[in-house]
Amino acid sequence: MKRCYKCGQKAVVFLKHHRIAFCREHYIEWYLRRVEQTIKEFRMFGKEDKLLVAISGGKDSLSLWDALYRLSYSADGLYINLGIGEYSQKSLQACKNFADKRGLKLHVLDLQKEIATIPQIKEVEKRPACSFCGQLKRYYMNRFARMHGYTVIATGHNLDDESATLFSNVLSWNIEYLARQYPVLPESDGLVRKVKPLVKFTEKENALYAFLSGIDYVEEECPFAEGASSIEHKKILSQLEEKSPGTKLRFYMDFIRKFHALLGHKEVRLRPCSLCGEPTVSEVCSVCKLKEKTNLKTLSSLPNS
Ligand code: Q46
Ligand code: ZN
Ligand code: ZN
Repeated sequence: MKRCYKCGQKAVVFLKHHRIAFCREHYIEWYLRRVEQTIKEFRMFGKEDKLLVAISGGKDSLSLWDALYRLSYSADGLYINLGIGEYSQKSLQACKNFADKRGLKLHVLDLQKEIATIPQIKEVEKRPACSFCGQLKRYYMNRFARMHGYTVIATGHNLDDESATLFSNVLSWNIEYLARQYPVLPESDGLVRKVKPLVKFTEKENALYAFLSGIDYVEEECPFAEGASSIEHKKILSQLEEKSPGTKLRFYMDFIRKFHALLGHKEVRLRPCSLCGEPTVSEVCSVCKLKEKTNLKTLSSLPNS
């Protein structure tokens, strides 16, 4: 039987790659301290910042919100209702329950009111749903945060997400994306600062934190997630991790600490979209283009059109 490294009680968690075992209480303590260290290491934000946490109802984002709350940061949540049937309904309910239980402020933005639901857009857009869904979430998250005076947007991206993205960007030597892959993206030209305080935690570690902290999260995956190439990359990295624990953390953190700075910083000039005013690289932003496409489809399906 493994014993907690801190108190010697029966351990409930063994972290292979850190070679460390914890009881419930000391795992939570270890997790919170590591979140705080990550925030400080990358100078993500301070107690004076007003944070907006992107909440999906899953283990990562709710663990993040819970940790920030316990660490006494000022953090409200934003749930973007994507309108993906039962999955979105369950997720919204989980977020509401979470916020109510802790007396936290949750904002809900309805994508249907802004443009259309993800399944509706999928009917007019050939790209994989995750490609435009990611774009829409970034756009509305940033717009909402800026309009409501939030200084930082925090997302629950974990080590599995980040190492899989890194793997994919290395496979295609996408230098532009590699240069942007960092736990903090500073504010600029209408863009609010973005931070990822959970980059050093695996999905499993976040699930453990959620479970041991009594967080009711939605386990169901979004139906569009299936088939995404990131899932294949995650599988490959998990096989490597199984054989050599610590591979994901080493791969990602060595990139951040040893390689990222060598890529240099290429300034991307942003300008306001001529239709909505949000920052973009082209005349009209991608969300306005998508809106136009969706509107055309709606008009063409009206009787006598
Ligand atoms: S919600 Fe949207 Fe994800 Fe669903 S469509 Fe893809 S990006 S998988 S996090
Ligand atoms: Zn203990
Ligand atoms: Zn626009």
